[in-house]
Amino acid sequence: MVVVSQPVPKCKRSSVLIPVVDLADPTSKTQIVKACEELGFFKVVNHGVRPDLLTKMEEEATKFFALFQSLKDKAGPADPFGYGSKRIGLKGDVGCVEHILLNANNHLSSTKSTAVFRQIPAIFREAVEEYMEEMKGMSSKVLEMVEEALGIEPKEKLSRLVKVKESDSCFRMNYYKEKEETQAKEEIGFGEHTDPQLISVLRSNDTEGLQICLKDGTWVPVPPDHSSFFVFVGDTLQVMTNGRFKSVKHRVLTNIKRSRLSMIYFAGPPLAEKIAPLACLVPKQEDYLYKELTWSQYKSYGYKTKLGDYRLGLFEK
Ligand code: GA4
Repeated sequence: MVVVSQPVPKCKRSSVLIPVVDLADPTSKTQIVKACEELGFFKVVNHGVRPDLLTKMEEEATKFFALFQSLKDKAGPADPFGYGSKRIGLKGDVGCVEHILLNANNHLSSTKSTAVFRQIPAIFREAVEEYMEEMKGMSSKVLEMVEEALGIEPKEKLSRLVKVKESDSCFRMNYYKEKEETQAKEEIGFGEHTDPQLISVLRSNDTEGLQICLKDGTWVPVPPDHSSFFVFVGDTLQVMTNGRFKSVKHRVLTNIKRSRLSMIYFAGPPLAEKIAPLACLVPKQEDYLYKELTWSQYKSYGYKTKLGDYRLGLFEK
């Protein structure tokens, strides 16, 4: 099959100040809520993740993506887990990206994840395991701060979903290679979409490319910052907050001059978890904008959709 790259849609661009949240300051919780309501996106500083772990992850992932294609292919094709090149999901989406997708909990129960782990050296394997633990911790902390700020009951209603061993989180490493040709143009690396989970935590190298979409449809480039993390609100958190928090549409354009490497932890609930607006936030049932579905139902539906489709319609009453 010939994989054709997509043209970059022409969009208005503007710059906007990305909210910055100090994770070590408990009073930041009100800023988190404001950012989740207004943009569905914010930057995290003072996160406590060791810089040498970030450096190791970046070095080892760069080495992996530089391997011969035949070696990388031994960890693929992505089904959705494993190594993939250009193809995104199962419905024919493509982008100028190579990736590794791992199941973050019980990752070795997926054969493709095991194949990836066989292809990478122990030093990378250990770094990935440690990094996923850090990301689980950071996602639960962000959700705990949301719980406190919104007065969510019972305790740990949101954060428990990503802490328990059954949580269906995943971890993705995306590599957008620089272009060798001098005439190269910007292309779609990863097409526009919202993330289906509760929240996603992204860290990239110092290469630009990520853009978020504002409520008025304007695309805004996000200046890269390799010492910080970026948090996206996902569809599941939009449903649980009855639309108060917005899941943010985003995309990645390739950078001609420099390769971009990003790592994203998608914090998802257990497969059997029932997702619906939280009763403590919406006292009257008639005010619910969304009906109840299990995460498993929403996730399976997601795999039948194209990347850019509006999936939240399935939840709408
Ligand atoms: C988008 C967010 C994550 O990258 C992801 C993606 C998943 C995949 O690549 O397998 C999906 C996409 C994502 C949503 C719709 C479906 C599934 C590709 C696709 C077309 C891992 C996820 O969980 O949902």
